[in-house]
Amino acid sequence: MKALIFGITGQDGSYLAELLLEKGYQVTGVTRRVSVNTHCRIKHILPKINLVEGDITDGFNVSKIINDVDPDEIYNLAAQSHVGTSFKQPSLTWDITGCGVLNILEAIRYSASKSHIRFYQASSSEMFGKNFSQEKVPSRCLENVLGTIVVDDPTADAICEHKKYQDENTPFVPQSPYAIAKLAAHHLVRNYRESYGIHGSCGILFNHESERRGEHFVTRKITKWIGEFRSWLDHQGLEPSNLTKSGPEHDILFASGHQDSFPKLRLGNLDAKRDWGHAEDYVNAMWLMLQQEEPDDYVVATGETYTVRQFLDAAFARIGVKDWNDYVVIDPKFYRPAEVDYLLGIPTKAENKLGWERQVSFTQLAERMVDYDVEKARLQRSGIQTV
Ligand code: NDP
Ligand code: GDR
Repeated sequence: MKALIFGITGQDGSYLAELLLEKGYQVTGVTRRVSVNTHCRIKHILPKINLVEGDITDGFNVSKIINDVDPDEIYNLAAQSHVGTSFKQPSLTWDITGCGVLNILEAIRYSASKSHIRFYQASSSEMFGKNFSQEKVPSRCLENVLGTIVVDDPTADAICEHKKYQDENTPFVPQSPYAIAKLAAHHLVRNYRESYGIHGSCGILFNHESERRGEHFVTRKITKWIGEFRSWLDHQGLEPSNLTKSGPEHDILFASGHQDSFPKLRLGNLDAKRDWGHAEDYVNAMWLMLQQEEPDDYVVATGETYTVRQFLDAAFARIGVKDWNDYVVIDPKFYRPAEVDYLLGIPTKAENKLGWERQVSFTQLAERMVDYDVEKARLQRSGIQTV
């Protein structure tokens, strides 16, 4: 079997390539010509994959690649994927994240291999925007942000609360240029499926992170900072308790008697809730979708939601810090013109039809990322370069 991956150099592309190699696929990845090397996430598998130069905004190039490779499965993971950046570069985001998908669909439509190609499109929970579905549940079995809590009160049966969630039936109300481009692409896949019989499936994936997550997404930004902070403390022979207490008006951390200081972690909205899983689990869902006889769309999520604050709790706890408030500065620069406040996906369809299940819990995710970044920072301080 031959697979073609657009976006192979990204977080998901690297995990998906590994998974497909394990399954015996011939893997070809499309990479852009850029002035710096972007192969760091795939360098360990470079001898086993083919790379071709391309860009999904160039329709002729996309068409030629698909004809040359003649793949059985095409995975489109390429995107300008940062929501915050999409407010600053909406036109570029539209061209890549929206129109790029049209280029792939058109290439498949006119390909001689159309009937045997299966196509995966990386749709996103951002397409739901501010919207959610809700159902009444008895308050004694309420879902709170930490999971299901049981209220030990027999009279509580009478009280009902609303559980908020998103699934395949929740209407989309996108809140950013990124989400609007993703939604256009999502509808294009459905339209090409119905109009031209293309075997195209969309995974409506909720946030998934990993040790390979881009450093500007909030989880990795946090764990990378923690890694560098821990390494700085070790280098100075300090523990967090040695640091001078400084209020939110101060930008730096310091210890009396030490000249060196360390910049605080600057973040935006800490109250947004996200449904966070591990990318390794999510690429498996992508592959499972393309093994189905009929193309379809699936929500892939954990069914749990946590605030950015709770991610900070879990991540700092890994280095023994209970109260991180002295280390974080709120910077309005990282607020978005429009925010998605609440995401909690229900993956029942993916679980029942694909047999998909996630393996990595929220706490394990945070711990794995922190452990990786602590070790990475330690090696870098010792002069050893890592990925
Ligand atoms: P990344 O940002 O890590 O990777 C994006 C990839 O797209 C990179 O390989 C990048 O290449 C490539 N790319 C960008 N622009 C172009 C272009 N014009 N032509 C060809 N390739 C291009 O994203 P993730 O791996 O996290 O996500 C994968 C996909 O899933 C994306 O489409 C994202 O929007 C979507 N998604 C992600 C979720 C998540 O939580 N991670 C959740 C839901 C959806 P380069 O290395 O050259 O920049
Ligand atoms: P998101 O991920 O926008 O959900 O998109 P991101 O990690 O960027 O933001 C999550 C939440 O954290 C808040 N936040 C910050 N975000 C960033 N990046 N930097 C900060 O300093 C910061 N402070 C607070 C954000 O406001 C937001 O509420 C990701 C991407 O992978 C998309 O491509 C994908 O489609 C969706 O997940 C599902």
